[in-house]
Amino acid sequence: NAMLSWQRTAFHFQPQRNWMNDPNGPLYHMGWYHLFYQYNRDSAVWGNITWGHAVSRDLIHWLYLPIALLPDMWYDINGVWSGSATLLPDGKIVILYTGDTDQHVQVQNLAYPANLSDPLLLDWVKYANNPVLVPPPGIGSKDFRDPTTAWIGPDEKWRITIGSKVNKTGLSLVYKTEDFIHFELNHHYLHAVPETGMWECVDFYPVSTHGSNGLDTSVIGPEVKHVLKASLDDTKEDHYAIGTYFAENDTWVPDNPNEDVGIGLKLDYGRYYASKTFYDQHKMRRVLWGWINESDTEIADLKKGWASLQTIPRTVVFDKKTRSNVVQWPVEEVESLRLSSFEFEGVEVKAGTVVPLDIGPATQLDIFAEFEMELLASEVIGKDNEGCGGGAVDRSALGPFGILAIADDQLSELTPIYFRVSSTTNNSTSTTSFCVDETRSSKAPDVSKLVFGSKVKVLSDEKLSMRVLVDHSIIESFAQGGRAVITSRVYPTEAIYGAAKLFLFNNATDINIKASLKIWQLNSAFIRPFPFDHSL
Ligand code: DQQ
Repeated sequence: NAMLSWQRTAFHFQPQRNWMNDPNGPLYHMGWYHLFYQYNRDSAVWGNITWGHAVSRDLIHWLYLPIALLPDMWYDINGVWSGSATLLPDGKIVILYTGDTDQHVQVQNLAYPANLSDPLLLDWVKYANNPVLVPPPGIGSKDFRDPTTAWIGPDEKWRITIGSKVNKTGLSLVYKTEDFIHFELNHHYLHAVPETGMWECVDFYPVSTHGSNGLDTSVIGPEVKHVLKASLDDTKEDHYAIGTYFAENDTWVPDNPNEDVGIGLKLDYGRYYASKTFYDQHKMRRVLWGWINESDTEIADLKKGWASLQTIPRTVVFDKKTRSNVVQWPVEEVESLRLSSFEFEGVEVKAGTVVPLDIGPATQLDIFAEFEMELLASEVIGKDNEGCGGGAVDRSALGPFGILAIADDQLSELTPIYFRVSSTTNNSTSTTSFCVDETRSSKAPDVSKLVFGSKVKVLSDEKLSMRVLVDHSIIESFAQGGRAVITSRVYPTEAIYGAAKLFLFNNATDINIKASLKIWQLNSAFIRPFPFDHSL
């Protein structure tokens, strides 16, 4: 349907057709990045889940490969659900995934490549005696899924963790194994948080508190902290916390109990779920994938014949400045898509005005913007704690201001990405919120349009800054070098192709803004079938 093709993106990964959800088992092998994903071959809605498979040399351009794992055994006949890959020291690769059995019980299964010398890892073998794990006593048969990548302990045994819940307490179980066939359940949970509900797609990995490289999953030591992430089934949000891992009993304790998993930080404050990292041994970095779900109706998805995308892969590191969060940043390979660039220095945006940025087409962009505030009175006090307000129309003394992306000339459709500073004087501290307002992003009916955002730390030596990747119907926004991230899924009807423009706006009442920007047009990525495969 040509009418709907503009909603497809140019450099975000998505299958050619039908439904996709969680990223699964990402890994790097013999020069290729592999991405697997929850995939329904038959329809643009969830169901009949398989592991779709694609490979890339650079995490940007992709080749679709044949399905890697099909639901064809009693132990996964109702779905080959999420799981992770582990690279073993002898070069072998194992995958553990959740199978939904013929009885609708969630079990863990083992699979491995048929031929390790095949860089494309086309063929996968399921272990003959699957499942390797069934729900243990006290754990519901529908609350036991999404095994992590394994890490190795001081006793040379591997550990994995699997999300679950008991009553409303979200938790993660730890198992030890030497062969990925026989497993022993720990007495302790890795961690548990009351009232957070089922933990899906748990991710657990070390980050370096001093270095700038990513760490392989088994690394422990004095300059290492551990990130624990859970995807909360109740709210469909990816929450994480930073803490300390105790290898002696496989437990993890958050640095700040008030910002524990599920009650503190989110990886992304927008439309984002079921994320997963892997250690990229080729570039010594930890790379994060996340699923961008649709916010239109299932009927619309069936009509357009496909649903959902993956984010641009992001590196994730410990924030050495705040020491209390991670920072995420698009992998450097995205810069290979850059075409012509535009620079704007100190553009003044007066209180209550909009300034167009003349850059030509504005559907595929990489935008860097820095903002300075000029107070219009000697003392200006913003209201406290108003966060994102009711959206970008909600004016206050010190915000909102920022950019309008995917906007038409009449401003009949627009998506503001903005800062809002809640109070400032010479002697008081201020709180800054970083937000995206989807409420005017589309004239289409039956599209959910929300205001997303969070507080973001701005250190005294920092300017307010954002980076924004625009890709037709996706806007990925990073504040303060990636300290806060918001992914938006928008469905413009007017602001499409050449009609999509970019503007600066300042809807604050008591400040003028000076904005400096560097903007690149981005090329499209090649995302297409591998030549021999005609089944897709
Ligand atoms: N999606 C998978 C599950 C996982 C959920 C099923 C998260 O394994 O818990 O498609 O989106």
